[in-house]
Amino acid sequence: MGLMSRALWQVNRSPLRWAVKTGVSTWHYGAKRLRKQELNGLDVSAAQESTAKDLNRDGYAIVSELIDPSLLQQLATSGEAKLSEIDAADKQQAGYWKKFLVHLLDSEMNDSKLPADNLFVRYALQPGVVNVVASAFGEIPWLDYVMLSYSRHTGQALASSQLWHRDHDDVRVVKFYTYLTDVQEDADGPFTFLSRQSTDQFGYPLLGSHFSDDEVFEKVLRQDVKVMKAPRLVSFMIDTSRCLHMGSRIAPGHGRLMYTATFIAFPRMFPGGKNRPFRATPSTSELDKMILGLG
Ligand SMILES: O=C(O)CCC(=O)C(=O)O
Ligand SMILES: [Fe+2]
Repeated sequence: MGLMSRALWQVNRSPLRWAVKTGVSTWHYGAKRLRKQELNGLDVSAAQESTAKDLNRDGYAIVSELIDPSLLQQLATSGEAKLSEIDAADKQQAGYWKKFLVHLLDSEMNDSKLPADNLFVRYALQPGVVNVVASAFGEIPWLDYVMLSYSRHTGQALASSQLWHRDHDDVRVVKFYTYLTDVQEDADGPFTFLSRQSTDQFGYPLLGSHFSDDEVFEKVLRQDVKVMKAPRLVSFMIDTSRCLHMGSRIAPGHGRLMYTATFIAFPRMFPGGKNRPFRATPSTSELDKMILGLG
């Protein structure tokens, strides 16, 4: 990590983060205003609006009912096919630090970019998803990246996102997840989290960003933990910047395939915001370009 990004990373974890965000936002004032204005152009349904309210209040929402059935079916089919690429992808990612996670979208990319009409991008851009995140943010969200990941057992000590943490990608982060394999037992490594309210009880310890179960349960009741045990094709959204969470604690012989779309509120705080992992096609709409950061 460079000096600049390290400094930002630390600022983003302190109460200073709002001050810094305001500074960066002033820089992008026009673009930010446009993103707020464009919210009015969305045709947000009552159900989407009320899901956004739940998400803002509690930090999470189940969104399965808002998902386009045809896109979901396509995702399920493509996801299934990707399971056969795990070994090849694993070899490519031999040096990757999260040994328990294999990324499965590299083969879809061209020059490290996914075309906007790629299924895994379209799935994140569907109105049922975008309208909820936009209503929650009060502006057109920025899709930071999409990910298809296979989590597996390693036998190693719990590390990184297997421990309790908040995401610090940015000040406001909402992640949209769809399980592509059944995650109905603890052995399947369910996504596990605390509501916004329970997370607030934990507060912001001065030291550390990742915490053990013991550290968390010193301050939060164990019964407050929410474990996303659900069959495949269930979708949910989590405000991962405001809710402590962890997952992928996979038992031997188990695995978990999950789709993730990460949305943040513009502007992207960290360097590298210009290096988008997406590419527009001739038919990409202005709205989608705005969401993909391809303005
Ligand atoms: O693997 C998991 O369930 C946790 C993932 C996580 O921390 C994240 O998506 O931010
Ligand atoms: Fe996380």
